[in-house]
Amino acid sequence: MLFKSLNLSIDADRLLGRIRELGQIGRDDDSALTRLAASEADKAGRNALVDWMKDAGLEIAVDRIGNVFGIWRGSDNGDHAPILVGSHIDTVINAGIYDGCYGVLAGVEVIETLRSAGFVPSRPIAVAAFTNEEGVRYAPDMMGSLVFAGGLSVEEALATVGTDGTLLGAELERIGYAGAEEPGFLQPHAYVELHIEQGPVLEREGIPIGAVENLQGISWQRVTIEGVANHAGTTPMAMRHDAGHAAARVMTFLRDRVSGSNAPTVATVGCINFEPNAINVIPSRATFTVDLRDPDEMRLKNEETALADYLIELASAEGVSISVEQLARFEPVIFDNTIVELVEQAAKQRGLSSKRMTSGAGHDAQMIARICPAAMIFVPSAHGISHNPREYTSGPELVNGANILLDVVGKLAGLD
Ligand code: HGY
Ligand code: MN
Ligand code: MN
Repeated sequence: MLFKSLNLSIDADRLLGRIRELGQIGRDDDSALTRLAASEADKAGRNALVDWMKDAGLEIAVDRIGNVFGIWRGSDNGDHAPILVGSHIDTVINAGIYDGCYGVLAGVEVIETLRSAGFVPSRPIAVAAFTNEEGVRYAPDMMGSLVFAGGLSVEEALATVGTDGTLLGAELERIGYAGAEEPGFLQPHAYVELHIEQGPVLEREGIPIGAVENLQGISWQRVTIEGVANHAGTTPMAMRHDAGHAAARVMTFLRDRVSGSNAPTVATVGCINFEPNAINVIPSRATFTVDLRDPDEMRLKNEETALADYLIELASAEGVSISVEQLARFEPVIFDNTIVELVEQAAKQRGLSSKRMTSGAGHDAQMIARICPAAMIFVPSAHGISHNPREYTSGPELVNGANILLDVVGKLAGLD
């Protein structure tokens, strides 16, 4: 398939300015950026995005799980399935400004560039900002795109209780983004997500474009260990049922096991809480999360089984009881090779090298791939850092990625 670039380029100042501007929304007194799903900060970010979508002349639609869409129907193609681009604008705690936001704002920019160049697409083009991709406040992550793809009922999602005890549905109502459209009201012809790599590979190899061909599986669990509170000073070590110590043993078990294998499996304990959380009381309860990931479903299953077996052994060794709640479970996804090839061809046309790669992070594309051909485009992350205020990608690298998105969308929208 001969790939002729559109010889267009996005408006770099407009895109980079919006990324910076959105990156200022949700900063606290210490200037840390946190825009958790359905929070006041998320509301402010969504409002800014909707304004930019309107400036681009897009039709705005919001579905019942709060996914925001900007749609360009063109003129004579209302009944064709649209090309969909997008990502998310919710963030983790103390986040960087590029994760998710870059893909959404580049999507608006691509449509704006195509429109002002006078192109009429052979099918509508839409850009989405999916609700709660991060899953920090409400689990699972990629929730908005999962509901949109039919993997979770909207009623169940709206009934999710957050880490702060709030109800997602009530919070979406409160911030004015409990939309009317049924999730899935728009069935995409294809989906392309532009995102920062959030890892070290592209920077280390000096490659500007990642053509993402697959994405690893994700398993999120919450583990609760019930021990016995007792006096830190008077209780002999052999008599303790220390939930805190048991939790620590799980963390070292995971680290030793995963680091000891030469598989790409990764394991993270990101949240932990002790009760009663007092300096001189042996913890009666430890609650923590386990994030396991692997590009291979069988290996991921094996890691889950190894952890489950270890917890049984640990419970009897420490005289504690252990319960586990599954918070998220997504299988690895293979993306659409035709779109991956378009990414590679677009890069080549622009004289940019590219590399096929696996995504270590979860993305909305993982969910949308369930309902249409999907793929992703990566650009480098400085020092491979993400989910951290030091997250950074240079302007020229961001512009490269947006221009590749422009070319791929133009191709998919039938513009040679
Ligand atoms: O967890 C992830 O990989 C994504 O950032 N939600
Ligand atoms: Mn992301
Ligand atoms: Mn993220």
